Amino acid sequence: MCGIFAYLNYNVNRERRYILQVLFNGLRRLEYRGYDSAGISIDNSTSDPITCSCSSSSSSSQPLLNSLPLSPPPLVFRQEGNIESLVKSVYQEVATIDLNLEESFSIHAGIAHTGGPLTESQLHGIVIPKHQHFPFKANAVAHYIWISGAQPVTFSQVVLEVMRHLEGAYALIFKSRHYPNELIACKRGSPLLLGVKELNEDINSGSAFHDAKFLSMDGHSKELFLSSDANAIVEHTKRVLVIEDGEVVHLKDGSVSILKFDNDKGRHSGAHSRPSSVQRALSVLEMEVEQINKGNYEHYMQKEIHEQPESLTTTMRGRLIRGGSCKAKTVLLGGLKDHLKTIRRSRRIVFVGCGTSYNAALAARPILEELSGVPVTMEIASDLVDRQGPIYREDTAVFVSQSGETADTLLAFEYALENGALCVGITNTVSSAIARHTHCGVHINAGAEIGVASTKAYTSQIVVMAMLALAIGGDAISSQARREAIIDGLFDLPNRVREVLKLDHEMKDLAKLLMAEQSLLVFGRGYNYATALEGALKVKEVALMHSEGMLAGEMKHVAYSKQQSVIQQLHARKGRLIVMCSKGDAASVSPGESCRVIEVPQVEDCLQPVVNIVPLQLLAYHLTVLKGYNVDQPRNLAKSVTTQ
Ligand code: UD2
Repeated sequence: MCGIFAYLNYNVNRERRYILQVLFNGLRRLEYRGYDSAGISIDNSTSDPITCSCSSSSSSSQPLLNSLPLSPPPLVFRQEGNIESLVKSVYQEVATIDLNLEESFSIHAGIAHTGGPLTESQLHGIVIPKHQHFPFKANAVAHYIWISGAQPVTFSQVVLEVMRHLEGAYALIFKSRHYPNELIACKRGSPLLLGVKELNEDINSGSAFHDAKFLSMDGHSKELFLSSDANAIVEHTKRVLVIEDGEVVHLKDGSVSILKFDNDKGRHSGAHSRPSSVQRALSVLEMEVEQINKGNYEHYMQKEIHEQPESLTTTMRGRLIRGGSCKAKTVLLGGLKDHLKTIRRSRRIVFVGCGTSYNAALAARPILEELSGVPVTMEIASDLVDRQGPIYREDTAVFVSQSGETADTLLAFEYALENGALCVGITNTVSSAIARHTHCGVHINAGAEIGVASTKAYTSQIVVMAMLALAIGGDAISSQARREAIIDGLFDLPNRVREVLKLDHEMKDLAKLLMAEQSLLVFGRGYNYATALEGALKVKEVALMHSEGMLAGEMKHVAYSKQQSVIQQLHARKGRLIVMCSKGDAASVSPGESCRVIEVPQVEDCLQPVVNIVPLQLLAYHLTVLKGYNVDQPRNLAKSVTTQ
């Protein structure tokens, strides 16, 4: 539930005011990851006398590394509340201590974090005694370390030593007064990226980029960014290095070096094992700055609901083939084509996900079963791991995660991998842990999703899984007509979603009616059982209203008449009903005048969940805004849960 960011300028003059702005903007991009507290650290004035005292917040009275030069203690600002509270308090404090915002640094390293409520260790830093076993859980936080002892050691040695004792998932950035203008980053389980921006050269735009150049101490002006999230980096540079588990990335004198223990991610290596240096290539972020701006919308959630016609189009781009007159309509999923045979032969397909991703898999399950003939089971990631449920070599396990970094899903993935299953990923994030480590998979290509409540990723996930069903179904003659109808339906889907988005005003009116209600029950069956669960989840997550999704009966191919009888029964029991039905069905399903009817376009049954969720997303959005809650930063909820 945290985000971290760091900015290092090398051989380029930057005023303290500018450095602060870069750090604050970085935090704003990460705010969706946690917003109960935030903090930054920058350097104090270089003209200050050098002292040996620890920051006043440290409880350590141990001697410091006395053989190393000491720079003045860095300035640390921490604040409960959101980023803007931090920004305000920093400028107030800066004025109080008369800090010169125009002071220029040709080299400077600043770090920042946003996350959950402040804990003791965040308030006081972590004090690391020498020769002591100190297992502690660390989330993605930016911390100081103080070390006692007299031996001069390099910054990376210190951090490697720290890592050997860390437990759980973490991503950390270190800054130390013992190692001025240096930064160290390391991670295990949680995501971390390094962004590299070369200045005064067309090296960023041209193709003549040589990794060796940035890895060496070449004296070239550059800016380096570390972040738990690509969102905070893309506005500065698209050249990134994805830091791997167990690696220690050291930024020093304009160079970047990577160290790693050879065995077991550096965790249990003996005191004498030596880390080796790693050479890695930069990759290019496939995302645009516009994707992380709100455009003309007031909130990210609103923007992302309304851009679904476009996000669905990009999800399907290049993957649906509508052949000529004699050619069949087919689906091509490049990431799976070499594995389809194995998947078809599997004994079972197991969908694994959490929250919205689980619901998307649930929506796609019937069509996958229908077209593949392979049994499909559903697993909530944490529950699979808790139960150590049976997973076999003959299974195909499909891991669905928007971020590709969901901690529980990753654990379930490791478990399935150990048990020999073919592991397939479905994720929105290229270079995420799921994307990199699964045997194969599909990127949903929905574009950056920033609203904490997932909307466009949900619909794109369903579409990818429907395409997965078509791809596995292959070219069986018996289901050819059905497959072609679904492919036609997919081509038409963005238009149908455009149509259903016109219900925006109607859903706002409905939200006004429901605002004072205590509870919203959402019923669905068949393909729309998932819609009921996901609609209720959205209302719970952002509007903070009790809501439950319920299966309106056991799954039937002919759901219509069964659903009608549920409606009649609820009506007879004086439930206040809102009926969502296909256009033209209103007269037959509505039990009376008092019942409100929302009509949605009818599409191929297995694609109906993509259309039907949209009014419920809009309802959750409007309910939240009308209640005066923050829709992009709902209380106690972070976008991707990267801790267990
Ligand atoms: C790839 C390119 C796309 C374009 C296209 C042209 C990438 C990321 N995509 O798209 O830009 O050039 O080819 O045909 O370069 N994968 C996993 N696990 C996951 C997700 C993906 O292993 O969770 C693998 C997948 O098996 C494949 C690769 O990542 O080897 C790219 O997957 P994709 O879905 O982006 O593939 P494709 O062919 O649609």
